[in-house]
Amino acid sequence: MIRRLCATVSQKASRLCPRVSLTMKPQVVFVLGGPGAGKGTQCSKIVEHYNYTHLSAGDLLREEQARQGSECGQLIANYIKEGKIVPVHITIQLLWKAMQQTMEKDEKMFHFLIDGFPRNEDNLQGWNSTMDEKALVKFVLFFDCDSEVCIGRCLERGKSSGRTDDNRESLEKRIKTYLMSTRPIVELYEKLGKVRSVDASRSVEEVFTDVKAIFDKEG
Ligand code: UP5
Ligand code: MG
Repeated sequence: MIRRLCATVSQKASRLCPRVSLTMKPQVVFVLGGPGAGKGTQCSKIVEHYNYTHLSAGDLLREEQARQGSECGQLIANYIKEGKIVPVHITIQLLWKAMQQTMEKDEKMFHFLIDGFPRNEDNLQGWNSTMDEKALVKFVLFFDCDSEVCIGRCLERGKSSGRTDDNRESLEKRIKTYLMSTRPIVELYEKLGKVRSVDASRSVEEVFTDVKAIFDKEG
């Protein structure tokens, strides 16, 4: 059922967003870390200093959830509230569409920060089978942050964010999913020598100093 619904979304999206012949192969940095580790905050700063486009998988899913007429909206809402990971074909569809739109507007914008993806084995397999030939993964930027610090930041943000998952119950599920499903993906990339790790428990500026050093070297 889910697959059928999302195949329809996929067909519609590809009609809206026809394949373009891309001059440059998109270059991707995956940005991973626990909920509240500062992925979004640091991505915004990277975009200010380097020629990257920030695509948050979570933001794209929240937009799709809120889009009138979305066949996947309710499914996405349920997954997010429960801290579960949305089936990969939905997420990749949204990411690829956003990448293509960015490059259609400006062909020089082929560097992407993909924030909060891949989060589990299903995500990784989905990426490898559909995107491996379309995009190059340069490295994984990993924000290493203690779970309690992460929870504290999200609870603080939850006072005004309006996010349905910034509450203690959802956060405990998000952290569990992160530890069980996402950390192993980081470890897998570590074995390939592709992880650039930053201690994310410090202040925004201190974290960004380390991030800058990484992008100055290989961004
Ligand atoms: N803050 C940030 N840095 C700070 C610092 N150094 N010191 C002090 N405070 C700091 O930051 C969080 C809060 O902390 C903010 O208030 C910030 O000011 C402060 P933020 O930069 O937003 O952290 P981030 O890591 O982006 O946290 P976020 O909550 O967005 O991470 P999640 O990974 O949990 O959320 P995401 O939006 O990526 O995903 C949400 C859900 O979508 C998932 O749980 C899942 O259900 C679903 N999802 C999928 O299913 N698949 C995907 O591929 C992606 C998402
Ligand atoms: Mg975020």
